[in-house]
Amino acid sequence: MMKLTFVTTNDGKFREFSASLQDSGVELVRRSQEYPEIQTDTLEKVVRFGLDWLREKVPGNYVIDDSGLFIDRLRGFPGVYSAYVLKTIGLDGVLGLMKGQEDRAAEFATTIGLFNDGDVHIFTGRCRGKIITSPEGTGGFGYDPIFVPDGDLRTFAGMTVVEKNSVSHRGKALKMLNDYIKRNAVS
Ligand code: ITT
Repeated sequence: MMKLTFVTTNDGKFREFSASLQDSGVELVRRSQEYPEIQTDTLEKVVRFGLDWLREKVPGNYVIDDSGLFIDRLRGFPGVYSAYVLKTIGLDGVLGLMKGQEDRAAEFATTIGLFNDGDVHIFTGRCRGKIITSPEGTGGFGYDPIFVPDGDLRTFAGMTVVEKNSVSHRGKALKMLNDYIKRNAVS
């Protein structure tokens, strides 16, 4: 089976990638390594820099995932700073910033970068939804307990991995990666 290395320190991301790529014919191998995340305005720039930095360090072909939660009323914050914000002020801090706000619309986005035999490919998925007022659900990871995708009543933390993948930002980006793998040999 063809091997693809997923460079991530995040267990939740790896679970969702594994579920989505299960029948793709690719064996996903995890490498828990950090890479520099440059301070910039888009996920794509972060991913392009990360892919390039990892080039000499990771053998074979590999993927990385940079994601963020963009809250409309906060003009896209925490966005590219989502990991830092979760570590510092946490879910309670974000809910505090949203206290009393009527407009609770937000968007999750994932950009997946694939390095395949010297070529770089970028896949981006988005999911719109709402920030609720207090955490709900025990599954998922990160911001999942406070985000309800449009068209559902449950938070991502109230869904199984398969259910979340069927509607989420990452699930959509993974579908594009799956389609690419189907059309091209990744080894
Ligand atoms: P890597 O090693 O893959 O970089 P990370 O956790 O640092 O892992 P990011 O830089 O993409 O990943 O951080 C984005 C932050 O948003 C981080 O705190 C995640 O936990 C959170 N996050 C990413 N995807 C999410 C999702 O689908 N649901 C909830 N939270 C998510």
